[in-house]
Amino acid sequence: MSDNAPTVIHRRDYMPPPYRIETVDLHFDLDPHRTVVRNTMRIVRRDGVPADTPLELLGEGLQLEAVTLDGVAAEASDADGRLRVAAGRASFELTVTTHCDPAANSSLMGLYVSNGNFFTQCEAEGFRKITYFLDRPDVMATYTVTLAADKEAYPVLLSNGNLVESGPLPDGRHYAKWVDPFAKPSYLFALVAGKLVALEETIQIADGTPKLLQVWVEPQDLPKTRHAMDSLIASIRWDERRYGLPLDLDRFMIVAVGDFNMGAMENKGLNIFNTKYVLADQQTATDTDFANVEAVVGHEYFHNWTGNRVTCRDWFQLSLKEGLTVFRDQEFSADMAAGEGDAAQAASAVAVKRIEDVRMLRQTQFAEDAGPMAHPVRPESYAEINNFYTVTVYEKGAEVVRMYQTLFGRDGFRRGMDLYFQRHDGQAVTCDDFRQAMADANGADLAQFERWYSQAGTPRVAVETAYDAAAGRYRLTLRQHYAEDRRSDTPADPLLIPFAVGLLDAAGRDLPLRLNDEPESAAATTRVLALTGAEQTFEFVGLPIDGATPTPSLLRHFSAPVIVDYEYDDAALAFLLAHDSDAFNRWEAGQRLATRALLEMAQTLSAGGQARLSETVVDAFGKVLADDTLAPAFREQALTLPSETFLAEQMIEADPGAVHAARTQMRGRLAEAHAALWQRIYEAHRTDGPYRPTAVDAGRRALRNLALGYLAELPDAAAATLAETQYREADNMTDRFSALGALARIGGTAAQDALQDFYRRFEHEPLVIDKWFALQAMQPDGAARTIDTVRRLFTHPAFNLKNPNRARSLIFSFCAGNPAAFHAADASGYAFWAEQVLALDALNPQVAARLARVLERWRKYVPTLRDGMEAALQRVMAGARSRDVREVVGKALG
Ligand code: 0A1
Ligand code: ZN
Repeated sequence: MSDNAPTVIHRRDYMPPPYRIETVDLHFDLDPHRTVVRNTMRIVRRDGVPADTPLELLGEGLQLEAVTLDGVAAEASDADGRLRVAAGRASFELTVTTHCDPAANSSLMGLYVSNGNFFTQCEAEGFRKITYFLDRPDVMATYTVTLAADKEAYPVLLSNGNLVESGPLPDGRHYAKWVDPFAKPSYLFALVAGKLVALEETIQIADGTPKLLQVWVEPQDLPKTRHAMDSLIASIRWDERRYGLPLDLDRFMIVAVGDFNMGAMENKGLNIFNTKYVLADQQTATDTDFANVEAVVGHEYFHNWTGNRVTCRDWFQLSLKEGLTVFRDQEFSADMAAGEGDAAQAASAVAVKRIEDVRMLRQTQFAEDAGPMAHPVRPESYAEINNFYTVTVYEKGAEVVRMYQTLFGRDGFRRGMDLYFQRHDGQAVTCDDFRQAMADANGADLAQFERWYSQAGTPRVAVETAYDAAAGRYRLTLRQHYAEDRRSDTPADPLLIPFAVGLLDAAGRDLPLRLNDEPESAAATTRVLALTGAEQTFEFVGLPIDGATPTPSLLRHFSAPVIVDYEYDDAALAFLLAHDSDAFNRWEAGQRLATRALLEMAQTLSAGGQARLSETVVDAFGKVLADDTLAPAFREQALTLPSETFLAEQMIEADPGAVHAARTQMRGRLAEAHAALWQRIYEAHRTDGPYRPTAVDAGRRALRNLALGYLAELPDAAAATLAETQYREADNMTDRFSALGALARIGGTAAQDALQDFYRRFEHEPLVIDKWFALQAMQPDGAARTIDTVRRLFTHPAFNLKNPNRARSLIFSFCAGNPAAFHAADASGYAFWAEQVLALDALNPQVAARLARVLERWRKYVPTLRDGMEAALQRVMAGARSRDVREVVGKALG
């Protein structure tokens, strides 16, 4: 491969296609080594396009057999992944016959074989690996698909839409014919063939029509499908209730596959899922796994309207479907968790979901936005679109959608959604179209809001406060800006930021808030201020005269994806942690307190000093620990310290070793200072009755296992005994795996025995063996260095680099999930990383590029680590062949 920079595609160059493809009739003769695809298309030249414009269809790795135009063999040239046909007519039927080799396809894009069965993955540009096509999302066609295959090896034959015909063929073969009545882009095409079985259920939707639901898996996995089915039914009900959006096909299928690059895929009527997000039972899946299945099933189902019925005009608009659908799945999960208890429990469950989402956004998206891959929610350019399935497009995109709801309320947001579907059902559209629907439905001007789509980087809002006790007035000055070292040349103009605030009085109660030009009736305890200028002052009036200075609660419920700069002192944070009525901000106060303490400790340790944890922090955490009025799930979040990755990102020069040492010291101190409380929490939070993966029970287990983790920090043998007993007696994976984690941290022979036992118990459960690899890869260096364990596990018979879940469980867990060990001073982690990126590059560029991104922030680290990282990046740049990896590493070094 040459060193030439890959071709960059720009958003501004968008042109509609010269031809439309209206119908597609696909015929597959499935064979693992030579699958023949006959593709008959009805094609129409668009109005105004000159008659001599050649038709150019895209293809990749295809062997061309024949081309016919209106039934007659046609002239076609096939070069550089393009099939050129001089059609010369305004409307015609083109048949292209090709063959490909699915068994040799390790990229898992296009048509491939996994464990003997056939699957496809077409988003974003995989359809061109199946047949020549105008493989772009603004070409929408209706599809008829006939699958023919050996009946014994492939008894089940599935594609999008409805099954219209099936039957035997000569030579032990059979066929099935599927018709999808909805026009769709090629990226939503799918087929599945093989030895699979289904859990089935027929439900009635609101209008009374019956719908057949199926979850297809390998036979041994059938007992693990109930939760996915329940999640699907719940998703269907939720979308009808919340948005009035019904299931539009007679049947809806989910299929699980063990080899998959991502989480899942929303192919029309035939969603294909990574097994990790379908299979779940008490013995093998944790509470988090159960929650993830529910969220991903919801996500893919919700795409049926936001993505499929209305799709993207081009891939720059990816967040149109992804940001919106992530927002929808977040709301769905929150409602599902809230549905279980009383009003207080519901509010707490909603806050916990928000906390989890924001934790992840800040740890990953804020870092992405500050690094060399920073891009706006709607990117301006890309070399490889697969590299733009990012946390910015997904999670920041979801925050942008959430802000519409924050600005207009749930009803206003619903009006915008209704108008969006009224205008655009069946179309391929842009982020601007969505924003316009929101604006028009709410009579609002959202011109400034466009900047959220076009500006990269995380905005910062600096806050200044002034209290005039004698007048009962409180002034809040907000200034927005981007960090000086923002690594993006997109504009940096002021954004419309919905900034939710509250004020607490000295007793911790919310004060009613009224702006100085408002009537008294307008007072509410949380106000969403619309910050539009670079600097703006808001004044609250009518506060008690001569009261104590109120404490501000800023950016409640994380009302915008920004960083708030405000000089809270430790006492104010401890006060908010104890009293804020906004549960999100209660958690936030604790995190700020812990973050500041941890960063000071890390700084001291980094400079070779001795660190001490402030007693204010120890006490504040002790109060949360002792507060039995708080929901267990919330308490668990409040007592979980910020991650090492997040902390390292907050340093001017990241020092993962110092961060790890500081965090370990703080955990130790909190364990020791509150040992009796941890013990009490552990005892008080057993879950009675049969295992249920509900948010309430999961919260109890989470808190109890957090307590076990803290107890395991103590230098006595009691925790080891607790953990061993819990490991042995657990009736579910959450408790068993947490106990294993605690034992592994304590180390010694008990840990070794438990790890061995765990492997033997679950040897035939691939998703559990993934956990087993991951747990070991994420251990801090101890008696053995983790890099040595990882290299040893790499040669384990159960390790398989070609399986993305397995590769992630060992390699990504070490490189991305174990910063202190990975960033060892001798660069041993970096050498391992470079080897693995290059090995994966030859097999599966998409997965390789994800791993490559681990080192993109190399300039952020302490100088002693930078050289090793740069050398490893250079090594990968010299050896990588894929556009995917070259784009990532090129930007990192650039
Ligand atoms: N649209 C899917 C994500 C997805 C993207 C690319 C894939 O290629 C391997 C697979 C899935 C979603 O948002 O769930
Ligand atoms: Zn999606």
